[in-house]
This record gives sequence, structure tokens and C-alpha cells, in this order.
Amino acid sequence: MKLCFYLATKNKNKFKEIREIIGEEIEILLPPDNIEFPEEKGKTLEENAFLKAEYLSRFIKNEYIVGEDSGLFVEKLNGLPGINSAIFSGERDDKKNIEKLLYMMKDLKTKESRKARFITVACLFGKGEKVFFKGEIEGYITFEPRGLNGFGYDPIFEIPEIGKTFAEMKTEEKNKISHRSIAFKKLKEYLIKKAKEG
Ligand code: ITT
Repeated sequence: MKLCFYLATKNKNKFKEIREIIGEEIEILLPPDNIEFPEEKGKTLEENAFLKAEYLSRFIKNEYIVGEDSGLFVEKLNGLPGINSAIFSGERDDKKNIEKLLYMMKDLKTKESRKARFITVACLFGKGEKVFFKGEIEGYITFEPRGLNGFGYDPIFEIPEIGKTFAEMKTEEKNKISHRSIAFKKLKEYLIKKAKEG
């Protein structure tokens, strides 16, 4: 039987990325449309990832469920926007979130002072599992948005070794190196190893 898990997210961009990262070996299922997740109340990415998975597990039994929480952490802003990245401007609006962040960073004039990291935590839950997988990537916040691909803060997050923002990269390029791909490749390895052990 093919390995599969439910992904406890409403974010279609995340789903798309994770499906591409995981590939064909594992099937990924979305929650039924009528399920609305409660507001994220956790204080850490781990807590929120777990809460999303646990919530979906109330509706879906005897299956693996994965909750994912991610965020952008700017060093000089003491980790903002952090776990509130999705609604930083007060709204779930990528453009407004970016505008607010760039405004808050307007006095940070050097590249070094604009250091940031994206972090993803995935929580594998169900069938007796509660395991966390983390991925991080370091970069810089650009002075203005660049590129049209991706989602969220991708247009202002530059990878120094490549000199491109995530939004200037093709999906495959982002998915090779991203915080999300680091976390989900670990999860994939874990599930495959478990399945082999029987
Ligand atoms: P779910 O809770 O339904 O999974 P969400 O969009 O609310 O979806 P999060 O709570 O994990 O997701 O918030 C993550 C936010 O961080 C997301 O909305 C983006 O603004 C930002 N973010 C996370 N990963 C990103 C990435 O790879 N590229 C750009 N922005 C990202």
C-alpha cells in the first residue's frame, strides 16, 4: 500500500511546494474542504505545527497527519515577524506584510543588518507518532521586492550564495534549498524508513 499523509493546511502554496519536495513516493492528501482550522494560538512553530495536526486528527482517524508551521525571523527585529508571519500586517495579505516589514527595516541600511532566516517545523502525528522535523535557511531581506514566483515573503528574501530572491527562482530551484524542503526531506526519510521496518 502506498504511503500517505494528510497535510493540515489551508495554504495551497505550501501544499504545492511540499508535494513537489516529497515527490511520487508518498501521497499527500488535503483536509476536507469543510474543515476550518482554529486561529493559531501556540507560542512556537513547534506548538502551532502540532496544534494543526492534532486538530485535523479529530476528523481523520488512523492516518498520518502532518502539521506545518513556518515563519520569517529577522535578526535585528528580535525575530519578527516570526510566528505571526502570515498576518504580520494585521491581515492575511502578502503585499501588506512585505510593505510593513520593509518599512520597519527602513533604517537598516547595510546588508549585514538585514540578516534573516526562514524556519519550517513539520509535526508528524497519528498512528502513535508525534515527531518534529525542522528546516532553516539564512538569507537577507532585500531593499525592495524582486521576482514574481513563490508566495509570502519570497520577493524580499535573498539567498546570498545565489544572489537571487526566492521569488526570482524557479520552483525547483527554491525547493532544492528551502527551509521547507530541509524539513520535509527529513520527514520523508523517516516515513520511508519506518515503512521498510514494517
Ligand atoms: P496554514 O496555517 O494553513 O498551514 P499559513 O499561511 O497560515 O497556512 P503559517 O501559519 O505557517 O501558514 O504562516 C507562514 C507564513 O510565513 C506564510 O503565510 C508566509 O507569509 C510566510 N512564509 C512561510 N514560508 C514561506 C516561504 O517559503 N516563502 C515565503 N513566505 C513564507
